[in-house]
Amino acid sequence: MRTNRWFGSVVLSCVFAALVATSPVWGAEKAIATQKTKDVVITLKSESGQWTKGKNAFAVEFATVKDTQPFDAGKVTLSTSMAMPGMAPMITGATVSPDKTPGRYLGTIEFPDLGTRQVTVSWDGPAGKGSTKFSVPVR
Ligand SMILES: [Cu+2]
Repeated sequence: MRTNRWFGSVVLSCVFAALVATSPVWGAEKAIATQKTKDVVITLKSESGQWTKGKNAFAVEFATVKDTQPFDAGKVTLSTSMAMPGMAPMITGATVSPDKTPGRYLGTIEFPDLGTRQVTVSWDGPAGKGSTKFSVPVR
């Protein structure tokens, strides 16, 4: 039946469009946090736009405040700390390495529990070195 076939292809393309819209592979990254220092804007990103309990893949991007251009931040480290009542703060570090795009770094981090993390990002490269702190919830 012609009509059914037409209807079937409409349904299929709707399903495909929905898959494209929701798939992390094709979806754009969302900002988890943006932190501005005197001369650097740092954006922490991921597919979901948030950190969750367990393993998380993320990106960190460095741009200048002056002209919002990405720049090579050199060696980048990221660590997180969570204040735990009556205990030593819980420290979790991430492995961060440069991506193909200058100023962009990729990392993974694993959180054993929920709660707000104090994040420290440090960089040391040809354009200078610095460090900044901001907080990110693990949901
Ligand atoms: Cu904790």
